[in-house]
Parts: sequence; C-alpha cells; structure tokens
Amino acid sequence: MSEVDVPESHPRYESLLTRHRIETGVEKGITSQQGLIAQGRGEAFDYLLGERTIESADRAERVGAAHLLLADHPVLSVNGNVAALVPGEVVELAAVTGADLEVNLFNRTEQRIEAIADHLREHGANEVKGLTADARIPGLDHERAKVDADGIYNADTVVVPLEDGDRAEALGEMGKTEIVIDLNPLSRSAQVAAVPIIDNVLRAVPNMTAHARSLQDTPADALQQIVDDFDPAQALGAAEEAIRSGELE
Ligand code: PTJ
Repeated sequence: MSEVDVPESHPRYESLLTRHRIETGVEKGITSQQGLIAQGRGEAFDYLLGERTIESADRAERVGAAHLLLADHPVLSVNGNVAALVPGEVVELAAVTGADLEVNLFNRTEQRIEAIADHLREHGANEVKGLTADARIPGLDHERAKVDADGIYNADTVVVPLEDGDRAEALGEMGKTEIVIDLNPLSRSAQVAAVPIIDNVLRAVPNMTAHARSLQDTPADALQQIVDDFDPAQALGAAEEAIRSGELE
C-alpha cells in the first residue's frame, strides 16, 4: 500500500492515485473545484492514449528539455492541478534545468497562491514566483494575465501545463517559446505551442527531467539541432491518430 489505499498492483492504481492527489489538493486549498473537472477531461484522453507515453510525446519531452537547457530564462508555470499532482517533480525539473517556478492561476486568489507556494517549498523549492504579480501579459483580461516582471514576463521559454488556450496564445504573441503539456491534442494551447507534449503531466514532467539530465553535457549546437528537427504538427497528428485509432498496446 502507499499514498492511496490501494495496492500498487491494482490495474487502476495510477488513475486512483491521481484522483486522490487532486482531491487532497482541493481539500488543502491548492486545487480549484474546476480542477476536478479538468482532471476528468484529462483522464478520458489518457484512457484513449492507453495511459502511456507515446513515442511522439517522448520525443517532444526530449525537445522540451533541450529548449529549457538552451533558454536564457526558462520558467515553469504552476497551477492548482500541477501543484497537486507533481509538486516534487516540477521542483526537480526546475533544479535540473535552472528554471524559475511561478504560480499562475486561472481562478486566482491570494490564499491559493500562498498555499501553492508553501506546498512547493515543502517539496524543496527555494524561490517561488507569482506572488508579486507586478506585470501583465498584454491582450488578456482575466486573472491569468497577472505575472511577475522578473518571472514569466521576462522569460524566453515557458512550460505551460494544463490550461486553456488564450494565455498560451498571448504568451506566443510576446515572442516566448512555449512548451505545453496537455492530454488533448486539439486544445488551443497545444495547437499554438512550439512544443506540444501530449501526455499526462504525471509522466511528462519526470520524463523531461530524465531527458534534461542526459542532455546536460550536450553542446549548444547539438541541442539546437534537436530543437530544429522537431515538427509540432507531426507530434499533434501522431497523438490524435493514437487517440482516434484506439489501438492500445
Ligand atoms: O488552478 P487554476 O485556477 O489555474 O485552474 C486550473 C484548471 C486546470 C482548472 C484550468 O486551467 C482549466 O479549467 O483548464 P481546462 O480548460 O479544463 O483545461 C485543462 C486541460 O488540461 C484539458 O485539455 C485537459 O485535457 C488537460 N489535462 C487535465 N488533466 C491532465 C491534463 N493534461 C495533462 N495531464 C493531466 N493530468
């Protein structure tokens, strides 16, 4: 038995663990109630993908890691679902790639921002951005526009997991490289990303860290080649095909 009261051998173990983490996130004031709905939507896509990291997603995760290592100022954006599902894992990815962590919420409240920042610190984060909110993403009229001037506003590369598409679009218009993690290949954020990662954030984040570790000593020109060889439309197409064909391993 572990974190959730079912044996790890249970065929639905991962899914049950995920639900448990999201539920706890809501109880702790980290995750919004809408986060439960978002999770349900994600699960449906994950089921159709066979609850595995498909080959094109693994490639995208490697390309995402290369982008983070090449960036001057990478930032990982954290919302209530990400904080509940992969707190230690995002802290580790940030440490390995030299990225900042910034809390950015759709349903923004000061209490939730504080609770998420505390939660990330409990999982080893030194500095968490997003509390100052002294800059605005142009062209957005909701709470997600609020960012830190020395965080997302100033970043050249941003990892954007699990969110709706308009901030993703607005960040793209600011000239930032966006790495989007979303199980829905048709979501607007995945469609506008330089690197769409169609995978569960539970698998995607640790796998990006593993790729970042193995690419750490790779020269910049070789990293650039990995980035240049990537075709986002092909990654989206491969994920949609996997979902539509329904061919599970
Ligand atoms: O914490 P907040 O206030 O910033 O709110 C966060 C949520 C997720 C509630 C908010 O961004 C939202 O409502 O998002 P959407 O529009 O429901 O989009 C969430 C996307 O993430 C959907 O395309 C889901 O398929 C996808 N998704 C859900 N769970 C996962 C996922 N993608 C990867 N891994 C998951 N575990």
